[in-house]
Amino acid sequence: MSAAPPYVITAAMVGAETTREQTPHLPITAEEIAEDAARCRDAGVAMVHLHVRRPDGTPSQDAELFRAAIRAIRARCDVLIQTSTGGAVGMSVDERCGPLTLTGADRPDMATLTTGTVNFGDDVFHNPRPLVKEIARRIRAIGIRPEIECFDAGMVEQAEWLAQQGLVDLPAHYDFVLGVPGALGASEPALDFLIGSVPHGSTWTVAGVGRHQLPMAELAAVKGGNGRVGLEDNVFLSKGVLAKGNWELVAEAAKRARAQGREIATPQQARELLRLG
Ligand code: KMH
Ligand code: ZN
Repeated sequence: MSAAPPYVITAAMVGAETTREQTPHLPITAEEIAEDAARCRDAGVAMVHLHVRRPDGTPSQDAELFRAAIRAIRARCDVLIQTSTGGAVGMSVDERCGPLTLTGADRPDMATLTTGTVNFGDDVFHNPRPLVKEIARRIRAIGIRPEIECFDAGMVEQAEWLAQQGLVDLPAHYDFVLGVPGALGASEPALDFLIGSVPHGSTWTVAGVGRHQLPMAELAAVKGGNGRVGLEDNVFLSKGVLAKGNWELVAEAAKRARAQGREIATPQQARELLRLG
């Protein structure tokens, strides 16, 4: 059996739902995001999953806010930048695609693509097929690859449907988001099913939500995959103990992955493993 490839850590640093009331360590401004990203890089992160906020902390998909954050991050370190196209529940397709209007030096390295509608706590994260096709088309138009966000099992098959229409290349890179209330739970059988569902040659990351975050990142390391941690999905380092920044969650994920025999991927290694060109 060949050795597992280096373990790619993604930091979901900001999100759209986490508040400063939940944690004072949530980065909001471009400078705060860049400072935490640089510390995440030192701790082992290869990629950041990026949302942005207005100065008052409310979620936004405004291209200029993304431009400022991307420039601030790239001025500080070499992490790969994956912009969200999910945004916040209720946003229109044009709003969600704000970061996909950035080109040239400000273009993101990757963008998310959720391939189906799902309950999201007491809300619904709407992703009807025409909207998914449109976001896939816009990701492709700027020449970057999507990360297929799977909050539920059927979303894996939807990526194959998109591939049949020339909107996604397979094998792809998937993020299995497990433990959102109302969606697929964070369990080993669920993860095993998803791993077995993706086309041969695919790469995958697990984003466990809440208390599932670090155990799922560790399980992903055991199973040869990659892990996503960060304040978007979880604010605690351990029960009742807030993480002092995204970097602390990254450091813990790296420690656990190393304990499972995995080397930690650099951004350059992640670029190659995820076929980002
Ligand atoms: N904020 C969620 C409704 C993504 O970034 O692509 C959607 C989300 C997914 O966070
Ligand atoms: Zn997100």
